[in-house]
Amino acid sequence: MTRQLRKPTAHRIVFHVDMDQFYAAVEEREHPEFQGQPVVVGADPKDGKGRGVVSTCNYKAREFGIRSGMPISRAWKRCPDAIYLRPNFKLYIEASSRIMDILRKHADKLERWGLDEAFLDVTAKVHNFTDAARLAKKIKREIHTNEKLTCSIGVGPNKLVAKIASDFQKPDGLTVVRADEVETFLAPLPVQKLLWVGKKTAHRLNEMGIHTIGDLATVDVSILVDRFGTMGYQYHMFAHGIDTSEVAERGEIKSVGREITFEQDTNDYSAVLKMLDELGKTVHKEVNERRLLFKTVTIKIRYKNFETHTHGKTLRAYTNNLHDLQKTAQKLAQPYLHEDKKIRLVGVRVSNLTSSKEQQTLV
Ligand code: TTP
Ligand code: MG
Repeated sequence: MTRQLRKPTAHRIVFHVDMDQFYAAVEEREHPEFQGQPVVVGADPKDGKGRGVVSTCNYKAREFGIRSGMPISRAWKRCPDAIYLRPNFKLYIEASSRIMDILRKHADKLERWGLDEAFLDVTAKVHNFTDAARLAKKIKREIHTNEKLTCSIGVGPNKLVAKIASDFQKPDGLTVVRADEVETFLAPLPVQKLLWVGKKTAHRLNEMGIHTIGDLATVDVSILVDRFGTMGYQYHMFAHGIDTSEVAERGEIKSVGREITFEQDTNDYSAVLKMLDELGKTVHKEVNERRLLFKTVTIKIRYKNFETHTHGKTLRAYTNNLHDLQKTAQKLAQPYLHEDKKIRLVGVRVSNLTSSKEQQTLV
């Protein structure tokens, strides 16, 4: 099977802006005395016994092998002398909000990703890629002057290329990939760099002898479709640097939730509470991936007779803490656990998210 690649009709110029070591950079700005020292933002390490993970760390701390998402206890083992801070979300949200205001000013369209990333469509704002590079430098300067923070910008003919380009030189980078340079730019990079290509897929591709994006681009699309279904076609397009997705102000996410119906109605409390914990974990994962914070936790309980209750609690501060989520959900569920009432379904939802326009001025 050979399919004609669909070239995007209109020429576009897209930026991807990613703040450098964002939470840690904001902390360093607020505390000049931290300069030159490793800074880790995340859970309390409690002398190596702490639970929870690293949110981010500065480049000095990365020299010790500390990374986002790593258990805080492991980070502490690698560098007990680092400065360990709990996240101060209010500070990051305020900085983010001012940065997004700067970006919005320079874009025809802005698509925000979490607190520290955004895509900008600047097609109507610039004449060509040289002009675009000038605009990117201006944006970097403006952010630096106003916020004393650096960012890395990728410029490309679409979101895929811009995103990969912003990661190409970090920190304080600017990488411009013109439309006619896309395939040469992508070819030597590992396949993991392509969006959607997770570890498992990358492993499968590697087993097929495909290591770089260039390798992937030379594989016949029918082989990829055979192996990966419709995603195979997507990989083929991406390997050629083709991405027609628009930069779009994303629909605001109001809540993130999961629910499950038990195989059999149950009055086994511990199973119900365990399920709540599991659902909490999945919700938490999505919230983190979307770089959101939540303030309200709601549970849902449906009994065997379909009588349904939802019960929520609004916390004192925005958080992305799994323990807060699980503990609140468990407490909320307590009044609904009766020996004589079997449960059919349980659910957990978080709402009051920071990306919500009503709650924050981020968007
Ligand atoms: P990133 O842009 O992934 O990381 P970063 O800005 O800290 O570092 P880099 O210079 O490599 O871009 O994420 C932005 C912020 O999101 C980060 O400062 C903290 C937060 N975050 C988490 O809370 N958990 C995570 O697992 C990751 C990756 C980030
Ligand atoms: Mg970043």
